[in-house]
Amino acid sequence: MKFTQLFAPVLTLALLFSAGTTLAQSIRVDQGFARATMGKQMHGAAYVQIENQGKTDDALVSASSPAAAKVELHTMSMEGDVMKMRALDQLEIKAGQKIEMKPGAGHHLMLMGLKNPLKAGDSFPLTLNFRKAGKVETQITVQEGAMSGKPASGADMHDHEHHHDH
Ligand SMILES: [Cu+2]
Repeated sequence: MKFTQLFAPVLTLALLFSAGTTLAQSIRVDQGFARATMGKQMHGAAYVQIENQGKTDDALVSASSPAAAKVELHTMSMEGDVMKMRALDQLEIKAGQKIEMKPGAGHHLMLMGLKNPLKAGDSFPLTLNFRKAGKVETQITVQEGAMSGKPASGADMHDHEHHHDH
């Protein structure tokens, strides 16, 4: 009957797809760290390394942590002499690609509305949600803040206070 013939290829594709998603985790997240916050600072930034060890492109689509009310994906870039930061909807990670987040440039995970100040030596879990790989949990270790002691450089001083009206 016509109905079954039409639907057979669709079903096969669906089965193939679900078989694919049960394969071993292809996204690796590690080396997570955050900078200690000062005083009543409400936001912090966390940095992780993400490696796509799979054969398909993926994307980081959201993140969450019990340490913050909200986690946003941000990117920074120099525009002339000004460091600009903006929120990203998602971060593409191609098959085989490795993304290393670092303070001062590129991407970071913005911890909005910290529940407690981040103290050096503390750690907290962070869950990254990938379009294909799903949820990957990692541990973030808090490191000494860049601003403790010496005056910070322009890039560190930028520290996310004035760019977060959204
Ligand atoms: Cu930010």
